[in-house]
Amino acid sequence: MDENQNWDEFLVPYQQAVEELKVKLKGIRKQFGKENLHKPVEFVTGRVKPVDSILAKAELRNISLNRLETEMQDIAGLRIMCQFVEDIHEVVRLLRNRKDIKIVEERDYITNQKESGYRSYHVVFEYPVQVIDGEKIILAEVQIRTLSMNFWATIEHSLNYKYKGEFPEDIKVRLKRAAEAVYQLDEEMSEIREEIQEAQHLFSYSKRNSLEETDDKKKLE
Ligand code: 0O2
Ligand code: 0O2
Repeated sequence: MDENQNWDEFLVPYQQAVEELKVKLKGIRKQFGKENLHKPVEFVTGRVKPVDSILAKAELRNISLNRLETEMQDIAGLRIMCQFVEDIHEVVRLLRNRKDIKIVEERDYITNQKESGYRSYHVVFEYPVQVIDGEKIILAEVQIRTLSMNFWATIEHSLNYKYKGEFPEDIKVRLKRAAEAVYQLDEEMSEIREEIQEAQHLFSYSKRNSLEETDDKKKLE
């Protein structure tokens, strides 16, 4: 961001990138669905970091505004929610094989849970955006997590907003306990993953069959 730029102008390529990447990442879900395979992606969200959050983070991390492009990695942020921890690793493998992004950093807070109890897998990558005066390569961050990790992080994030990181001791303890419960839940779900997947497969199979039967009946009428 240089002195002559305004925020709207600076954020254009980031907005473009988030929109494109949401479509592309949702595409993973669609493609697995079409093949009638277990979908490693449950849903995808994306946002451009609001200007006040950019300014707050820049101040906190001592990042000068003319170095935002290289030093703030999550101005374009995507989130991929998965059913199972195994899906997270599958998604990471899929990302590593993509030709349209160049991964520059991976942060594995699944193996190395943060002090707060936060778990998620972060991938930072370069992404080329076509803008009217050529190509611009921006940094984007995708956070990959299970539905339950997302539940925990969403609640903790809202509480963080209220307490500004200074949690009362009892809340801190509860959040840690909740993080442990989330870990146990993910473990339990992984244990019964194969059974769940079989059930999902059967469900989509019987749904397809009953739709076909309805179509056949309609044809006969
Ligand atoms: P669906 O399958 O029809 O719900 P936008 O910025 O509004 O253009 P988008 O993708 O609509 O783009 O919004 P956003 O906020 O980036 O992503 C929201 C998507 O995540 C929506 O899906 C929500 O339905 C989905 N979502 C959010 N929370 C949950 C959740 O707890 N469970 C599930 N399963 N989905 C959730 P879509 O894209 O509208 O598709
Ligand atoms: P937002 O948009 O409000 O989510 P760090 O120096 O480690 O604090 P860094 O280097 O930017 O931060 O990288 P990190 O930790 O890999 O990614 C930061 C983002 O991860 C945060 O973005 C959160 O989205 C998420 N995150 C990291 N730790 C926690 C945590 O303890 N709780 C929750 N709920 N989320 C966390 P921002 O900047 O908060 O932005």
